[in-house]
Amino acid sequence: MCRVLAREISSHVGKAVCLEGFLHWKRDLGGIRFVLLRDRSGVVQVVVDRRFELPLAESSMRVVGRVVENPKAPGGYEVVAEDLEFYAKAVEPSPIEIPKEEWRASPETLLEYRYVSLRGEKARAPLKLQAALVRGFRSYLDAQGFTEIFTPKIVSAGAEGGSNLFGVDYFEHRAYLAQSPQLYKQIMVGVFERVYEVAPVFRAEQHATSRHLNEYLSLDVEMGFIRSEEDVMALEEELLRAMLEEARRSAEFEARLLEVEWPNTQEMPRLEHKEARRILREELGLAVGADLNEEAERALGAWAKERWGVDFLFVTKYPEAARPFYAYPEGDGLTRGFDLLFRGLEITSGGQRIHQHEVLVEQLRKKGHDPAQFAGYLEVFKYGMPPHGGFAIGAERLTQRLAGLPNVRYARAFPRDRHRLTP
Ligand code: AMO
Repeated sequence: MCRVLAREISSHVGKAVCLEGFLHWKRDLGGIRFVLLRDRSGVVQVVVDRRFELPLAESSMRVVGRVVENPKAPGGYEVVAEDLEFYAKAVEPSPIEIPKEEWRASPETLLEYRYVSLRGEKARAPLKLQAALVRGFRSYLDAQGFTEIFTPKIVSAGAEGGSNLFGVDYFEHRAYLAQSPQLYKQIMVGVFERVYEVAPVFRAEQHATSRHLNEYLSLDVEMGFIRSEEDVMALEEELLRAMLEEARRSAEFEARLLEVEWPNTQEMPRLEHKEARRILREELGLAVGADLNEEAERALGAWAKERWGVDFLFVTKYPEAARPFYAYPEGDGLTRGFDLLFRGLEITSGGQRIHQHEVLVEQLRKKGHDPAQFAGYLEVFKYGMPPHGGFAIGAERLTQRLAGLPNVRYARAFPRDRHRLTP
């Protein structure tokens, strides 16, 4: 195994190095031939003489050679090959010429050939950024005494109401793919008090938009013994700071490639839903319903940026009509539920939950659900659940906004959308 990475060669000038990666690009200038080798860290130029035959791009390879300075080479250094080996030669030309097309081909082409288009440095960068965000998520919560949980993804009832569920044949029963670990993470608060989960969830959304996936990564948190939803929002603020800090530290190269503008994490103001609606109506001239639509969210995000210079905005005290049955009622038809907008895109829903059995049954009925359908869930509330609350961050949406991606699908390696089940 070779140990030097493309990004590190400047510290090996005059020395022999061994690099492994993929044949990114080749150029034949008559006398001299150049190869670009791409590895997990970046791209390096290799000078190759006529002894070696060059296969098609994307072949996997190994080069041994000496590092020299060359101001004309990308990054200012190159490797003069002494030995070249190809582990597997590409047998067909790649459907996407990565150096030229990784960002310019049509979205459908990029997604159709995702298994090669993702090899592009810029195409894979959002995934690296996301991995760093998730690492920050885990390490911050671990340090705060949270336990990572793993809840079932094949379930017998929907957590968020019955509308957007994918059905599954489960032997002689009807089952569903989990829309959210909501019910289970609440149950686990009774076990560990503080829990989190990093797992895919499934939503049978019919519409194809730039911010909806049918399978996405949900970063779920749930915490017991809270006073109100304010404790939950305060936790999310600190958590986001830690996640962004980790991304800034460990995905610095990718962030630069994507021209990430690091958001203002100093302040994340709260705006009550009622006031948000008033602003939308009276100051921004938009008609709004109980739930804020995409246009309303975008407008509010821009308003908060202009008015307060902030990138994150909590919209609090959502009306019952726009929240699921488990949201803690506050009176006046309001709940202790909130959303968090990041640059005008909803990246989180959360809030305090109902912890009293009788209130939960009442809310289920009020929402038109049959409490019998939720028997397994309700059972645990007979046994002293503490006041609790939590939230879920859509990992792809957070990545999308941070990286400035036009579509959430670029923030998932193999997106599932209304029309795509492969690759
Ligand atoms: P909600 O349904 O609002 O809340 O989802 C939480 C967050 O998940 C993301 N999200 C999506 N991302 C991509 N594609 C989708 N189709 C999609 N749907 C949702 C968003 C959203 O803010 N159980 C509650 C959370 C809680 O209260 O703890 C829930 O799932 O970023």
